[in-house]
Amino acid sequence: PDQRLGAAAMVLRGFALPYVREVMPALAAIEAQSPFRHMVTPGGFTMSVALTNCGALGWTTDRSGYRYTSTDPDTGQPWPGMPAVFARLAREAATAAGFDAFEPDACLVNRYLPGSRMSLHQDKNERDYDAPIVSVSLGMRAVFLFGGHKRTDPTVKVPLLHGDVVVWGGVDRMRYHGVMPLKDEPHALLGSRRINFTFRKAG
Ligand code: MD3
Ligand code: FE
Repeated sequence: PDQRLGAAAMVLRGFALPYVREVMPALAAIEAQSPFRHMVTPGGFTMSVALTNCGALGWTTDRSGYRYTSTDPDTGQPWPGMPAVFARLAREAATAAGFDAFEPDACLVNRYLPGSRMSLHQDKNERDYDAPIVSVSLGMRAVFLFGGHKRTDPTVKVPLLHGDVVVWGGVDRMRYHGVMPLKDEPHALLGSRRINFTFRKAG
């Protein structure tokens, strides 16, 4: 069943399933234009998660910091456009969670392979903290860590399965969060991968 994680955060179980058939070819086109790559954090660590973006703005990191850019630093070209089915999925999920008229300008696409993880962090590079964030999980299951407003606050573990969508906003927007190292439990459609789309209003 759908699950409330906080006052303004909820899991919509299986919400993305009806969109998957249209989303996968759109993802293939994005990958062909702006391939997945491993970026380096300001601290000098190479991320175990590989990423790409679509939409007007894309999230990037290098030794000089985290930021949103309108072009892909690897290709020098604009990020691939946001496919209509992505925008529709994000808007309809936001509406289902009580956030009206969500129009994301950025979609970060994270690719996890077995062993990939994301350490606890806050998302604070966006201009508008009032807009929600919509996160779509496809492929292998992951254990999501949902913390508090301090890095040392206790975390709750939330399994995220193929098709699950999480919507975060309001008072839960700045919570620490992360993803435990993925186990290799191949998925019927995606194999040994997990894809996460994170829709944001960044500009
Ligand atoms: C909770 N990605 O890219 S998305 C990220 O599964 C990121 O790839 C994770 O965290 C992933 O920054 C989780 C879910 C998410 C996104 C933003 C949040 C959870 C959040 C902001 C506040 C609280
Ligand atoms: Fe995050």
